[in-house]
Amino acid sequence: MYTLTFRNNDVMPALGLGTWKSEKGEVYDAVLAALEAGYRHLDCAFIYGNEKEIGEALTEAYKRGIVQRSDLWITSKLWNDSHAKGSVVPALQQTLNDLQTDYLDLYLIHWPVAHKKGVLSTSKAEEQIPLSELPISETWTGMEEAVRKGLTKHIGVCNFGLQRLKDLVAVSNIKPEMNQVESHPYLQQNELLEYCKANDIHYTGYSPLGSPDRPGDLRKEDDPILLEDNTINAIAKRHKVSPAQVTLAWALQRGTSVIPKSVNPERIKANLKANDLKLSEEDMAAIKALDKNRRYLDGSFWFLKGGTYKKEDLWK
Ligand code: NDP
Ligand code: 1BO
Repeated sequence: MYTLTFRNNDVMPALGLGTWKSEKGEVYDAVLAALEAGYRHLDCAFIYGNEKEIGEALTEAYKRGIVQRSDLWITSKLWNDSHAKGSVVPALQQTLNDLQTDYLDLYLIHWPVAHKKGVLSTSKAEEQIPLSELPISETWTGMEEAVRKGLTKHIGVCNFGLQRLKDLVAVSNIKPEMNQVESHPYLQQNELLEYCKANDIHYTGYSPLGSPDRPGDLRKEDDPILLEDNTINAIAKRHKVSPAQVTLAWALQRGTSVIPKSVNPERIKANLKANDLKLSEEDMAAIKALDKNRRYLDGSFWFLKGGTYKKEDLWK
């Protein structure tokens, strides 16, 4: 199994189970199937609306003796309406209650986007708060407090571009230890990954299969379908594995974590087996050449008429 080691020597299994769009009524079985299959890393978030059911599955897994809490790496994320310094710890406590645990291994700021308290999804500009009014540095102070209180072992961010990450490193007391970003052969983010590696920040690739079940408003007519890519399929055929296993093994071999989502027991098991696939240097080079800077989740849902968040700034 590929692993990533944190600054205090904590070890994270590099391949985890994604849970966005894992519906209530199916995520319970998916989590148990994943733990039975050998997953020890779960990627969760308050906004996925399923942390309570994941907590029930975890409690059942402990009861059945499949795992203990200390065997697991659990990540969750702070939602955009809780960026005020005083809101971070209460938001994390809600997640801990729902997941039925006393601590997280990793807590991440979900987006560099702030909403008014209680606004989960914004449709009007006035529901957003500009980062000039509620800066990431303030939110980070709340994240640091969560570490000091023992509620999470590590903290980091998601969806931070290079400059935004550098800015946070410059003002933080506890440096971020993770940047979770969209990453797959069509969006490799090599410069960002190099910066992370040079600065002891881990990198998790989300939507590693191209997020084929992303909500309809995030799909575009001309989206290239990652798992149908000719190069990926030729490599898969040569190794007698699936295209999904190729994209996951590529991510693991470039030193990143990866969190494929599935609620299908067979795909859950098969995805974990990407740990056993060894791609050759030629395979890695062929996949490297596929980069097209293609973002499937481009953040367009934050760009409201008259609003504060703009495409040209979000990914900077
Ligand atoms: P993925 O790229 O993981 O794709 C998930 C889709 O692929 C589902 O439709 C799933 O269907 C299908 N699938 C799973 N395994 C296979 C396989 N072996 N072959 C073919 N299809 C397969 O998309 P996500 O966007 O969900 O990203 C993964 C995770 O990353 C999320 O669940 C979430 O935890 C995290 N994430 C974080 C974000 C952030 O802002 N920090 C943003 C987006 C994602 P099925 O379930 O039926 O198997
Ligand atoms: C708004 C999309 C969140 C996925 O993590």
